Amino acid sequence: MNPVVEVVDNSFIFIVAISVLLLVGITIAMIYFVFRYSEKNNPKPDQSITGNTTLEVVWTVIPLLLVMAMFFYGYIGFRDIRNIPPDAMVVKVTGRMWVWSFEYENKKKSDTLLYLPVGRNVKFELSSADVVHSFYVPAFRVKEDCVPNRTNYMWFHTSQEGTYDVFCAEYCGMNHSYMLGKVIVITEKEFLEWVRVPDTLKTDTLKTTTTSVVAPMTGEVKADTSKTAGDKKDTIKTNTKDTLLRRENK
Ligand SMILES: [Cu+2]
Repeated sequence: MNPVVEVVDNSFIFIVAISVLLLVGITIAMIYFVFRYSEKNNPKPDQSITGNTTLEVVWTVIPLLLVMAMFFYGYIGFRDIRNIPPDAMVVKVTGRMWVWSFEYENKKKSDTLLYLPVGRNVKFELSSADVVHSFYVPAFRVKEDCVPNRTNYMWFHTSQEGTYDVFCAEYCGMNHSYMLGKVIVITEKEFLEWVRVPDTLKTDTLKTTTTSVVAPMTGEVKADTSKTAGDKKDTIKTNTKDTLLRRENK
């Protein structure tokens, strides 16, 4: 399993479990007190209790320990998320209104669809061409801001082949909600075949060109060299949303 996914999920379950225990415990105590100390059952109030040092220490120390444990779990996860494994391959991610662009180590580029080989650590160098975006891949439990004139980073391990959603998690203008993408994890061999095909994609602000090489939902990779970016007939220009819908419907 992906180590970051594991540690994020564990800390989430840990915090939810503590919250549920406290909710149930406090609710039960509250209901019990309502009946046990009701005015009806105790017409004369007992004013003999003025304080209890042991009780005060206990209700201070236990929450302190719980909060420290939550912090510790969170810190372990944070450390894993920020420490990039030295063998990670690098992909540059650029957010722009309203499409995700990716650039691989050999300068190959793609829009919207991020192809990755299975079983690899991948470092993402994140930036933005215009406003602040946030690169969010829920399946890998990672999210990081893309800020103009600055390079942020994050990483994950592609433990399993498949197709995973990409969102923009920072409101960035009118088509923010359509700023979607896909991470497509394929075998190393398929990836190498795909990545070495010369880049024929042309990117502009709003349009995504989908001429080349992709059969994303099947995970199948075809090197389609018959098409070029200038070939009008074969070039499907559309916005990101339509591209994704069309792919989904296949
Ligand atoms: Cu955005």
